[in-house]
Amino acid sequence: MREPTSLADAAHMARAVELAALGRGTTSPNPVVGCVVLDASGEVAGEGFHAFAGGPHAEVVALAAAGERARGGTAYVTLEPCAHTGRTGPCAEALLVAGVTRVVVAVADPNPQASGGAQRLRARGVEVEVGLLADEAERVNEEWLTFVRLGRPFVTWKFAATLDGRSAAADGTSQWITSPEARADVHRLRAQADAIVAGIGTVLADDPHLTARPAESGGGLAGHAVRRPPLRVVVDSDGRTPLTARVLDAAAPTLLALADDADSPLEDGRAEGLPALAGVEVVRLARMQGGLDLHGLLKHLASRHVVSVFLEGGPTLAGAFVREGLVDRVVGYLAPAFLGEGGAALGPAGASTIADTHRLEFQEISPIGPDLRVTARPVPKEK
Ligand code: AOF
Ligand code: ZN
Repeated sequence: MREPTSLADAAHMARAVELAALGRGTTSPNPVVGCVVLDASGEVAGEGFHAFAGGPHAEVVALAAAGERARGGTAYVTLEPCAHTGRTGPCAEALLVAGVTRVVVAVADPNPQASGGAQRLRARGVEVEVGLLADEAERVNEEWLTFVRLGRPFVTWKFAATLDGRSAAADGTSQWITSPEARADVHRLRAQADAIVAGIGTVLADDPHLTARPAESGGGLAGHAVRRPPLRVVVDSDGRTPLTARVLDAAAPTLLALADDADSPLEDGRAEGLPALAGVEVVRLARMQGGLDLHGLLKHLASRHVVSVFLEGGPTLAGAFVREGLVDRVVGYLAPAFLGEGGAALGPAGASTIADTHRLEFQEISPIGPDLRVTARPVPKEK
């Protein structure tokens, strides 16, 4: 008889989601996955999460911890167990070999290469349920799920502003609107992203480094595969990035996104004799109304296994991303301050009449030092 989903089931899946979150920021380009294995009597026998790409899958870690106790037991997995042999063997098979008789899955695997695990388990007599705490499991793995389903990275747009929504003073100065605590928080988020994207306006105005401070990166996974530093991307339609810009130094690789007809500082001889530019690459994109083809940029980044993008300034580029519907999450740092004049955090975004307002939903509001961090996500527009 099929057991009804119980409170205990929900609690074990909630724990699996919590375990999955431990892999955040270090598994790219793979998903975050958590797994809890119970023995036949319903006691927790093993837990696991996926820690880095190429490493053992969550199910395998949890099964190893459970050992013989998994026989006749239940496994809770946040993502459907894989049916393929990739960098590691199929988890559906590992669950069968371990003798697990019931598998509870939160989210079906949208990756065509790996999916089919639920079917394979059912075919061998294992009871499989899909959908428990699907919303929570979607949320924890939203970057990877977006990457697989849409074929583009998940984009987080970050801004810092005064309470009246200004990110620069009237004279153009814009640094240090928010507190050191907020800036440290930004470094933590940067370190979790695969790419950090900025527009040429920001590069010319602030000369940002666009790196995650080394002490903040790595996700505490000492001894495991070292996480590559986030790729720095400058959207620079006309090739105006100065060769002395800090973003071109050797601290991390950099990609300049130029229009297909722009002069490239790397290709027109200006860069000769500048060895630091060895890590700088150029991608050519079509010009679109008011900028470059951002869909093309994200597609290119996806082809480089960039699963998550951290978009930082400036207002023009952020406005273009919003207009194109390419912002999946917004993280705003609000300082308790007014400027009353100066540049807005967001530039023109295709909403010149109130009916076109880009509506968001607040997801989280946390104090960070003296500032507020507001996380929101777009609400799909009604047509
Ligand atoms: C993971 N970790 O815990 C689970 C995954 O690159 P591979 O060969 O390790 O396979 C990755 C695919 O396996 C991934 O895209 C997803 O569809 C599936 N499940 N992957 O990295 C895990 N359970
Ligand atoms: Zn697997």
